[in-house]
Amino acid sequence: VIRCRAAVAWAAGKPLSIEEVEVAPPKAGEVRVKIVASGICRTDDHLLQGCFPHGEFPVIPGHEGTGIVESIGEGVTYVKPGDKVILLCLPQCGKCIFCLNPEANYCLKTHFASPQNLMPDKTSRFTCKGKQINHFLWNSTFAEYTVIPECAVAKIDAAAPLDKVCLLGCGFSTGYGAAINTAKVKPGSTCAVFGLGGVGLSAVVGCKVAGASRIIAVDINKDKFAKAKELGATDCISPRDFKKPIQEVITEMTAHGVDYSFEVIGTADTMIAALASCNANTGICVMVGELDAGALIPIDPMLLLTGRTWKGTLLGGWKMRDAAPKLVSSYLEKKFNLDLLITHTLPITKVNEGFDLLRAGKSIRTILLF
Ligand code: COD
Ligand code: ZN
Ligand code: ZN
Repeated sequence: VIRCRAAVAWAAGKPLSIEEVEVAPPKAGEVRVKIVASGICRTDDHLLQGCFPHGEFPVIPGHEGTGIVESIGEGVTYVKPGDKVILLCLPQCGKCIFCLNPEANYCLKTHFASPQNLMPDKTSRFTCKGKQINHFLWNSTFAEYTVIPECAVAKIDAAAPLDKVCLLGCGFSTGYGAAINTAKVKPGSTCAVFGLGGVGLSAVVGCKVAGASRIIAVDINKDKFAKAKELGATDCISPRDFKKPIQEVITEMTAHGVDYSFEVIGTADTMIAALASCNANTGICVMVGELDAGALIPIDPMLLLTGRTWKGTLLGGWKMRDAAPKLVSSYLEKKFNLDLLITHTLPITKVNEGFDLLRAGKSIRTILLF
């Protein structure tokens, strides 16, 4: 058992507290990782607010982490102590029907219907002050040490800077893959990205790398525009600057609507606006954002009848264990720049400050260091 620090959420709506926790050794098929860095993602905030489906307290949040394998459980062969890894919120078991399908990435080892508050054997590896603490998405990266199933880590190049490539664990891969894999953006095409948080800006990067000639970035917070331009956006617009609906504005700007649109906010109105912003016939709209559990949106089926395609994406469509090492290489070869997405770096002891920055719209990504 290792005693170390972790940020524990005791109840919904309360700040995190830095506690000393006990981390049990990994059981069969599990690995214990010394966390080096972890990004703060909007989904961690959903959990803290009590809005994450099946999220249970007390819990150690965090799911955008990197670290070094400290020890391995029985039967683990994929990694050994000392290996650098990215922790994955979508595993790749390699055996299920979707892992065996080259087009798919939704590993059934963790279909989202089954809560991941505990390890696969339904027990926890964390205790604090005599109480059992829940895991989050099997990751719980806001701890100096965590335990995770072997199928949910990706082994990466020893040269990878862990304080940067942690973004590949969730935000960057999600937005970038939405453009590259899910939409399959073509050179010379037009794109619109709704929402310029860490994930939306990563979609902008994906559109740019894919060779889009026009990338329209949409956000109500104009402070995000400078960064969007730096990353490749050609036009930045705020819906608040127009009387008519933003989908009409985009349709006029592009004659018939964009080739590809991305919803990276998670509201009903922007989901409909993004769909209506892509052209009526060959337009493809990718939904990245998520509505509150159980919420529905009304849409006019005519939007689809004329030929539009409406798609979802999970972690950008990547089979993450295979993709993570390649994404790391692309980053090291400077195919894209993760550093521009990192606006703040804080020690884990200042985790609440990191959430305040996110809620105030002042950060893109904050990296916590351990
Ligand atoms: N119109 C335009 N822009 C808006 C509007 C609006 N009505 N409302 C908010 N925005 C802008 C905000 O100003 C902000 O800049 C941006 O939208 C949202 O950014 P963030 O920083 O809050 O969020 P991200 O980029 O970290 O995450 C966005 C998601 C949509 C991915 C996230 O909230 C979500 O729904 N996650 C679940 C789905 C998923 O796949 N997540 C990845 C794994 S966790
Ligand atoms: Zn996330
Ligand atoms: Zn699988």
